Amino acid sequence: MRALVGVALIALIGCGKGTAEIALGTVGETMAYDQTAFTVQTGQKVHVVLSNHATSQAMKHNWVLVKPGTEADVANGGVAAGEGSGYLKQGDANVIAFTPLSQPGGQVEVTFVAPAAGSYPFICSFPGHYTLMKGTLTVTP
Ligand SMILES: [Cu+2]
Repeated sequence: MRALVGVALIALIGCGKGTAEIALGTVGETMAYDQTAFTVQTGQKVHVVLSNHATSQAMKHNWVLVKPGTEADVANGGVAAGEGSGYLKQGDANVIAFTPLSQPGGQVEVTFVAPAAGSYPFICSFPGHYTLMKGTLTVTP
């Protein structure tokens, strides 16, 4: 009986976290996300939806969560990989989660489990965008 109560409690705690819904967009024809800071809990399921509000073909965008300090490496690897690879090096160990590349007017999404507590940068890896198009995902314990 005690074991059953324990299982029920764990299930409840698991439900309490729920899925973190992150909906962000891009700002017109600029290299900018309309929101740049989000907070989720470690182990929480995170659903990110990126809406690309641009119309210019130079304004394709994605959302790439990376290990701290690896923004330039990931972006440069993406440029080398090219558009066919969504401007991401395949199997890049510095990438935690990423959406496909969104066409202007499009919407892309990704679901992942939040990593260990910490502060993680997210960037757009389209060539030339990452220095301006970025934000921070804070993961709490
Ligand atoms: Cu971009």
